[in-house]
Amino acid sequence: MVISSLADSLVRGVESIGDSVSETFFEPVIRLGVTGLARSGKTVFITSLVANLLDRGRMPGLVAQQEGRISAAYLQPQPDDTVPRFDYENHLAALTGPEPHWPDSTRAVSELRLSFKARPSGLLSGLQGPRTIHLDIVDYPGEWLLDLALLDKSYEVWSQETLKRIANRTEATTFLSLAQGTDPAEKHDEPQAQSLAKAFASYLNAARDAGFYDCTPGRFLLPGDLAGSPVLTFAPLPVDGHGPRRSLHREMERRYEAYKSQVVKPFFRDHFARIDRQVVLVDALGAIHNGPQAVEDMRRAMADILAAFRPGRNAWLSQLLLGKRVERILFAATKADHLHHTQHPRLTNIMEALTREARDRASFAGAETAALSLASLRATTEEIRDHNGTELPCVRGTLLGSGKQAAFYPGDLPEDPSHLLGPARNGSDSWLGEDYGFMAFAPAHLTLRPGDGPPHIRLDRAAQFLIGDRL
Ligand SMILES: Nc1nc2c(ncn2[C@@H]2O[C@H](COP(=O)(O)OP(=O)(O)OP(=O)(O)O)[C@@H](O)[C@H]2O)c(=O)[nH]1
Ligand SMILES: [Mg+2]
Repeated sequence: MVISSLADSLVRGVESIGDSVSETFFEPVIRLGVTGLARSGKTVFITSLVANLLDRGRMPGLVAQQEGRISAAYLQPQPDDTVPRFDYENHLAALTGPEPHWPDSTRAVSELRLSFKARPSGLLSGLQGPRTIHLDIVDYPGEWLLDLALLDKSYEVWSQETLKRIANRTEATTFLSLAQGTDPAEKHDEPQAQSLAKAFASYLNAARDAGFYDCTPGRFLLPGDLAGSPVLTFAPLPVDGHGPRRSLHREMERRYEAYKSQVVKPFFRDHFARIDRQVVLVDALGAIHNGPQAVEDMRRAMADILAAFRPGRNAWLSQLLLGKRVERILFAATKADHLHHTQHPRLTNIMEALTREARDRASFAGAETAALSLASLRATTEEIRDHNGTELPCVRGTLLGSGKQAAFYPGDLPEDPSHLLGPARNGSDSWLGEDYGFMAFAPAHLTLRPGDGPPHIRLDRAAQFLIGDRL
């Protein structure tokens, strides 16, 4: 334990020296982390952001672009040889091809490097030629940040907490009866361990599909090449104290610890610790549509995710970061094209309120934060429709599935976000008075002018906040 933490910080130290030397003397690198829970819009965000940074006709809010200082932007081979490349070309083809469709679900870490040639601003602009600035975009699932909480927990505590939390969930019935019928003190038997782990993984998948956000350990949902390996073959059991040698309890405990040291820690060390700027994407509209329970769940998950950005609470992470901080964090409500623009400020307020508690509890010492609502790829147009004499601000688009055109009024978001967050916190079953509809639109057919990226809402403002000061 001691040795591995020491080794971690040593590597980090050498790396940060390397980074700062190259930053000062050569070409600055900005590492932008893009995260969010499943289906929050990460893949579409990165694809559209990159397309709009390559063709900047729709990016007036990016100051360097407005001032004409960016002379070129181009994709380059990424610096990390072992991380999958973000599949930009295929995702863009899906969104903007002759039959536009949303890209497939990804749920693993990936990376892409975009480089700019830009003239510096201000006094230096006349003295220096264009500089090269690299933007490394790292896409990773928000669920992996939730695993940070496991580092502080023993197998015993984690088991007890998990079993208690899921006790009343219908999705967990099969797993729970299996776990309750198991004597953890019995001799370890591999088929038994496997069936427990399998049942637990099916529970986690069902819970995620049912809209629960607390689905950890995160890697159970997307095992990738770890599928079937011992680090993913464990489950919470009704344990108390220490189990006898060679017992199921001991073996589960050992694997849980291996998951922490061989899955969770490497992610934080190799990816998270190197991020300079971060955007956290949130499908707030989706949660509102799903009702108060989903909103409350999402608020809690956000607080847990944001805990990773206040490393003071976690000794291991603080040591790993050695005082290095994410400098800017943007909280963005995605899919804002489901709302008429008159409602966007309200969505932003809700976004702010959803993350406020987490932000207030401990400010992100030194990090600048902002909240915004955006659409990475605008799939709708706006129109006002008359409904029994009242004017309803609607959006119109192509329905996913039927392919028909439809105008849609999603409901009136409250001016005061506490009208949503209050009932959510108090455990209400439904919203009072208002129903919030949600309609799935397909991406629109596009004919782009040369120099223009795909249509979006406020993606340029997001880019300005995240990287504008470094261009
Ligand atoms: N209308 C609209 N829908 C969007 C937008 N961005 C994302 N969506 C919808 O949200 C879904 C999920 O978007 P993704 O970008 O795949 O989300 P993700 O976070 O990468 O999802 P996972 O890879 O499954 O974790 C898409 O399939 C679309 O239906 C947007 O800007 N406008
Ligand atoms: Mg994705």
